[in-house]
Amino acid sequence: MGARHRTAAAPPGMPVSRWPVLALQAAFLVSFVTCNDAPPVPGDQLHIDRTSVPELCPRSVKEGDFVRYHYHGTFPDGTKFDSSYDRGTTYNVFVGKGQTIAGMDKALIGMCVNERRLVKIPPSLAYGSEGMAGVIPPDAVLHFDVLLLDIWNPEDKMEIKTYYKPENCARTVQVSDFIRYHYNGTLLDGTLFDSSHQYGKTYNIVLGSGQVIMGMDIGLQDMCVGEKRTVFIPPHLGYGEAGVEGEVPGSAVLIFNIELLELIPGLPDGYMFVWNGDVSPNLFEEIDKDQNGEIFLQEFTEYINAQVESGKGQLAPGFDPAKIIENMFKNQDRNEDGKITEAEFKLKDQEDKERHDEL
Ligand SMILES: [Ca+2]
Ligand SMILES: [Ca+2]
Repeated sequence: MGARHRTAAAPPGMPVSRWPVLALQAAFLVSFVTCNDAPPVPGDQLHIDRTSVPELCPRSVKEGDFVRYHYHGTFPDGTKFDSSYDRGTTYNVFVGKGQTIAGMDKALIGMCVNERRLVKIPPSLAYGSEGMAGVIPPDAVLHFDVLLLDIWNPEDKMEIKTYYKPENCARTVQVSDFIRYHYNGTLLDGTLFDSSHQYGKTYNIVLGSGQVIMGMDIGLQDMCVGEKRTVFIPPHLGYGEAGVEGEVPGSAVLIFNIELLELIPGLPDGYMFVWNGDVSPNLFEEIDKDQNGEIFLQEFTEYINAQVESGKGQLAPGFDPAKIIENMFKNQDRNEDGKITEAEFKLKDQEDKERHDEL
């Protein structure tokens, strides 16, 4: 908010004497007024001024693209009739599909992100001789100052660009792996909306477990530790039409710069605990330490932890071990009385075997 106020002040380096500029403007104004009887835009011509074109333009608007843009709409005399800035949200449309006036549909074609155009639209490509009750008078020429912020197309796929890959890369990230990474998240116009660096720690997830947006789950796959890449995520694989209140506008393309710092291989998909070797034939007796024929959560927890510590078993990385063990316990305690009997244990074991046979 403060930044917005600051942009209203005169930029530093503004010449002390502004007379020459003002004089020129006055001359222009006079000539403009004298021509006022004739329409400022001849005939049905659409007039486009590319007032600001960015140096880099990797992509420009084509028919069928979805764009987000800001506009300030005035009549030729400078009177404002509408502005997206007043609403604080961009105008979002599919280009060339009649979702905006015909003149704007044409004027947006070829625009780059961060390009600004002054567009003068004749009535025949705007609201015609009818106008729009209470807002646009009949036969009005409309001027729009347009700033394009975002382009994507429903055909867009994820785009991944690796710009650093370490020579040694024994294993790349797969689903279920636990990973730690740093990221910067920006919009196409360069706005930074999120960064792990601002929290002073890495972001940690289990890949493919739904902890991040779908585009990020895809974008992190097959990365090496130490690799750096940029991932472009179309909105349908990001935050969609809704966006994130106060952080990410709706229907926004997201760009993530990612650096992978650590990878702990996960268990096979769907498994939360696996044995590294053969399973003891007397498992129930071993877990039931006090030999009373019932296994309580504490006995169960101590046993599983001992297996993990000795390397005989493995818990899925990236999750709370106590939670996993509790879930395993509940899975066996079929009548939910807080203890596992030998009958319950066998039944579950049998059930799992049958299920695996089916597979
Ligand atoms: Ca017991
Ligand atoms: Ca039970």
